[in-house]
Parts: sequence; C-alpha cells; structure tokens
Amino acid sequence: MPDFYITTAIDYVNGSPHLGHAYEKVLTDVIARIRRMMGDRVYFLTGVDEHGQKVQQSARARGVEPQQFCDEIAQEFRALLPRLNVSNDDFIRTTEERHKKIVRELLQRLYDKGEIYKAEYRGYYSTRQEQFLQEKDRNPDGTWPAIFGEVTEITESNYFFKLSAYQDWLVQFLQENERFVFPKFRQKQVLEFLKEPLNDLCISRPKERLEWGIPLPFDEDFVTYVWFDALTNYYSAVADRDGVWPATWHVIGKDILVPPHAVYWPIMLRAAGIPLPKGIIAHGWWSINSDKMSKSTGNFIEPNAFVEKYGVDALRYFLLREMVVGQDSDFSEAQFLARYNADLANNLGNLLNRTLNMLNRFAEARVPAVAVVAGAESAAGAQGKAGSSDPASTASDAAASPEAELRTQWEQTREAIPALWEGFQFHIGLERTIHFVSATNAYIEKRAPWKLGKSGEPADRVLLDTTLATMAEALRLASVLLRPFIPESVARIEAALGYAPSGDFAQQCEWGSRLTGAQVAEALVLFPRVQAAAPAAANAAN
Ligand code: ME8
Repeated sequence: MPDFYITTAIDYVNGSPHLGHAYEKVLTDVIARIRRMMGDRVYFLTGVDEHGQKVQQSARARGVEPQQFCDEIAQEFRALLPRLNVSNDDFIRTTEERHKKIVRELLQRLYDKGEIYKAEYRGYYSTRQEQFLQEKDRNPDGTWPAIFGEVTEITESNYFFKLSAYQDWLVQFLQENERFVFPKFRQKQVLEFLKEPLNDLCISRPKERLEWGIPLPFDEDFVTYVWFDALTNYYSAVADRDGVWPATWHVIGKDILVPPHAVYWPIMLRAAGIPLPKGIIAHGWWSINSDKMSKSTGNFIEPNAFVEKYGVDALRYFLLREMVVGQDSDFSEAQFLARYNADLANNLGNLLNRTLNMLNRFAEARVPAVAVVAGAESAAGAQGKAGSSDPASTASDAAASPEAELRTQWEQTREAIPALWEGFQFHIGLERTIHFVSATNAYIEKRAPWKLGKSGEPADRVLLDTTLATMAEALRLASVLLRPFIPESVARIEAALGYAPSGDFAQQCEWGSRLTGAQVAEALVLFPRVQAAAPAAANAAN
C-alpha cells in the first residue's frame, strides 16, 4: 500500500476561521479521500499556528494569557473540521510538547552543523509583519508600504540561518523537479524570486521583544521566529511515526508559497539532512462579492453559519466546482445558489428522487433485473439474451439503444476522471460527472417510465424494468465519482439504493447490475430547491 501524507497550512489563531480556511481544508480532504478510495494509506494532517507576535498581540488586546487565548481559538478551528466533514487523521498545535521538542532538536542539529550563526543586525523593522525590511521594500517615494504598519530602525543581536548557502542548490533542485510546485506558473515565480540573491534568514527574536515562542535550545534569551517554528509542524507531527515522512503534498495558499514554503522549508530540510516533500499545491484566494474578505466591512462568510443553512455538501460541492485549483475565485451567494439549484437540486437530487419514486411505484421498491435492451418491439425476444443481467449488455447488438448510449457516456466519463483528479482538475471532473447525471435524466425522459408503467403491455413491462434498473445503476455509478466531494450525500444515496460499496475503485466503476434485487428507500429530497438569495448567509459578522 503506498503511503500518502498530505498537509494543510496551519492557521493563525489570531482570528476565527473563514471561507478561505474552509476551502483549503476541504480541498485537502477531497485529495485525501480520493487517495484512500484509490487504495493508498493516507495520513492527513491539519492544525493551528499559535506562536508569534500577532497572537501575542491579539491575546493582550483581549486581556488574556496567550495560552488561554490560543486554547479558545484553536478549539474553534478544530470544531470546524467535523462540520466540514474533513477526514483529518491528526491535528497539530504548535504549542504542543511534541512539536516544541522537534523544533528545538532541529535548531540544535542545524546549530551543531554550523548552519546557524549569531550576528549583530541593524535595520528597519516592521512589527506588524515581524520582519526586517530592506531598501527595496520601500515605496518609490521612499515611504514604507502600509502593510508594514509602523516601521522603526533597530539594532539587535540575532541568530541567522545560512539560507544563502543553499540558493544554487535550490535553483538546481527546482529545475530538476519541474513539478515541485503546482500549478506550474507558481514554480516559475519561485525561480523568478531566486534570481535575486537570498539573504540569510533571521530565525530568532529576542525575548524582550517577543516572549510567545519556542526558546532557542542554545540560547534561551531568544525565541524561534514563527515561520521556522510553524513550517516544522509538518515534520514534528509525524516524527515518531515510521514511514509517514516525507510528505507527499503540502496544500497551502498562494500568499505563503514564496518565500516560506518554496524557499525556507526545502532549505531547512536539506540543511538538516531530512528528505524533501514531493511537492506543494498552491491554491488561489477567495474573494467575496468581488472584494477582499474582511470582517470589519461584513464582507465575510462564516463557514459554520453557511453549513447550517445549506448543508455541508452544498458548500463542499460549490468550493470544488467553482474554483480552478491554483486560480482565484469569487464567492457570491447568488452564484452559489445558481450552482446549487442547477447541479444538486435539479440534477442530482432530481435523479435520486425520481429513481426512488419510480422504483417504489412500479417495482415494489426493489431494483428489477435487466431484461432487455434492444428495440422495444423485440423486447420479449431479447429477454433471453440478456442473461448477464447487465443494463447494457446488448450494447453491441443495439448500438443505438438509449441504454447503450448512456453506457458509452459512462465509459467516457470514468476513463477521463482519474487523470483529471491526478492533475487537480476537480472542477472539470465534477462538471463531467454532473454531465453524466444530466445524460441519465435525459435518458429517463426518453424512456418515460411513467408511461411504460401505465401501458399494461408485456413488452413495455420488460422495458420498464430495464429503465428502472438502468437509472438506478447510473445513479450508483455517478455517486462513486462524487463520493470524495460530497461524502455525506453519497452515503445517503447509497443507503437509499440499498448499495454497500465493495471492491476497489475500478470494480465499483464497472457498469453492471450491482443493484439487482436491492431494496430501496422511499423517495428522498436530498437537495431542496432554494428560491431566492437570502442575504443572511453573507454574514455581517461584526
Ligand atoms: O498563513 N482564500 O495562516 P493564515 C483562500 N499560519 N485561502 C485563504 C484565504 C482566502 N481568502 N485567506 C487565507 C498562515 N487563506 C500561517 C501558515 S503554514 C506552516 C503557516 C489560506 O491563517 C492561506 O493562504 O493566515 C493559508 O494557506 C491558510 O489559509 C492559513 O492562513
């Protein structure tokens, strides 16, 4: 069984979780669920980033100790995961002993190897960004950009990590590993960044300036720079688990690719003699109604409230269907509802509802065996041939039968999907899958089982059974491809169809008569149509 280790960024606990955080966890979850479905042994890590100036300041502003503040907010992040149906195996907090121990060991190892040195540094410092600035960071008019907040000139002794010594190695590594960063255009940005000489990285903060951090093992007057601390989480969480490291993918947002994940982290690992991860997936950013998310302006989606209102799968589906992994996307409730109604309510939900409804009405709630496929007139004659009880087993005899056409559609869909998933093209995968659901609904319109059920002709009865079996089978198959995305709904569909998945992914995708004889549930509305955009979900959370 191949090992597959996937991580999300660990979120700062200086504010509550928002849609961007939710997206990243769901995206990572989808990949983890796909790999599990493909038979990999998956380890999925997420967590929170608790040290540093921002957290210390936020705690002070609330008048509580940093640890107490972290405990509260970390709980909010942790509680969101089951609400989003995120199947993480582990949740790390950077204030945990297991993490602090490994950070200190790593620092000591690098110090002993001569990769860390002490030096005096004089320069401009941004408190808000917790970083020293360079002349090139100034605006053209000589002022400092507003994102840096207050900038002061300071001199202090600090510890530095020899980043610059690894610049050539990193460039070569990225040239040899063209797919280290997904999407590719982001890898180019990393190489672009590396065209300028790297400075060594200041990895300490004097305690008089910042207390809320992990003390350096070789000088307790300093705490560890928060990025050095945070990046190590990916390794510290699994350091005592054999065979999990190296990570397969780190899933992060585009804002923290360069330099932390694509420059600091590979160099930290390389310098410490630890194998590198296979790669980094850098996703884009969500805006809300074409604007930056901001609590103060109320342009903010609170994931819990949204899930409460529309259900977890409606949100998961939208996030994965709408965003092209690596690109930015805009979230508006109107767009969400349009997608929801078109794809989930009117298409998938409709297929489920009518399938159950007709099985109850015409087949005593049992999926009939397939009897015939060829032209309607020869129904009785073809019956004997269809002994394989395959809804489209006579596809070659009757290439143009609606069953055969639908089956061909299915074969094309299932063949396309693995490569789309492998390339993180989830939006296209979902589009293709919903397209197949549409084709199934069109097939039902064509066969019109409600008419066949009323006719009383034996040949029509045979055709009715085939139609009922075919629609149930098509729904079952579509569900297999939807399982990683909307797991709760798929579990309900499978239960309603009396289907317990068995066999590997390829077997589950085989068009057959898996459901013959299954007892199905009463008609079920999984995704009720929603009429108008209700403004309450774009939560004015202030
Ligand atoms: O950066 N859309 O934490 P964070 C999509 N602690 N993703 C977004 C987003 C948006 N509008 N806003 C934020 C940190 N994110 C560090 C990470 S990892 C060792 C340390 C994503 O809470 C962002 O890109 O600011 C990042 O991947 C994650 O949420 C956490 O952001």
